[in-house]
Amino acid sequence: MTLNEIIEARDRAFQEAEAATDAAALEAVRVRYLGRKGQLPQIMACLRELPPEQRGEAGRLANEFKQGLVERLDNRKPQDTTAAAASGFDYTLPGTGCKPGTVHPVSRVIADVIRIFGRLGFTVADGPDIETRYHNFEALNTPAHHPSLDAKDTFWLDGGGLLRTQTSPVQIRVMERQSPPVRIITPGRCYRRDTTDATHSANFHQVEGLYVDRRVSLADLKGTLACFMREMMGPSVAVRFRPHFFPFTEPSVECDFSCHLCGGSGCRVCKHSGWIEIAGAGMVDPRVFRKVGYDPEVFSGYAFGMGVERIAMIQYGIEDIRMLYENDVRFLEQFR
Ligand code: 2NM
Repeated sequence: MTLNEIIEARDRAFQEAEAATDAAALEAVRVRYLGRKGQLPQIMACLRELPPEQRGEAGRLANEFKQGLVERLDNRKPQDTTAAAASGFDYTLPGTGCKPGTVHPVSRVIADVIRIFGRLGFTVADGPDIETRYHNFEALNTPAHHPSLDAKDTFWLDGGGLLRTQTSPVQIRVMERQSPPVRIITPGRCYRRDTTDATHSANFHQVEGLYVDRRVSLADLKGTLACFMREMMGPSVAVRFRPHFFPFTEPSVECDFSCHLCGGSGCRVCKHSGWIEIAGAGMVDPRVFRKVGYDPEVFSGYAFGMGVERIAMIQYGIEDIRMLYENDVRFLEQFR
């Protein structure tokens, strides 16, 4: 290795760097001279073997070669003229990632209820959020003087329509167009002029169920609801029924399940009673059947209704219903 050979190699390398026409050619030049097995490392390795009086000059030449080539290759790099480059944004940074979303607890409860009742033979029916006075109240045997018709409880619309206060009008509509057997659940939004607090919202969700056939009994209702509760809340829950009143069912009941948190001994969630109220239900009133053209002497049926938010709050220990509507990601992402 002579000084002249180093100079020749340098000139050749500089020339090749100028002549390269694309990124691949530039890279080939870099590998040929600067790569681990390229010419420059070889030259560096030979320096030691030169006579001492030539070593200084050769070292200087080799360094000049290296720096000159790096500079030329850098200058030939394709220039990024995009707006991103002009803004100084470093588009080579790794992305921040994107977490998948989660199913909202209200949607999750509705899906669970549909799945459980689906296995019991129930199909899903839906209907309009804007209802008539007839479908929301009259057909459900709710008399005109009933407090739930009051303007302070129901959102009445111009023209006499209203925002449905329950999903039972959907069941009226199904019975109007279909004869028994009917076995449906009706999940959906409901609207009541309630003042919002930790357990009330003017817009909430219900799932109601309806089963009409010959010889349907209160025992069928109890068995079906008990089966549902065990699927929803766990196999060890007990279920009890208390007498109640609804205009559209006779007899009517309220349904409680044994508190899963304290096992019945009493806690804050069950208000120290050991029981949590979960649904209202009953045998469909003959007056309702006559409204939709069913003969109450031939057919009987049960119906039930429950609040979706209430179930979600009980299942997930949510203390304030408003958490379900704020869509705070820190809240929602806990339901993975
Ligand atoms: C409830 C409680 C009890 C109900 C009744 C009907 C219909 F249309 F068959 F008359 N649908 N839903 C019902 C009965 C709803 O919710 C607490």
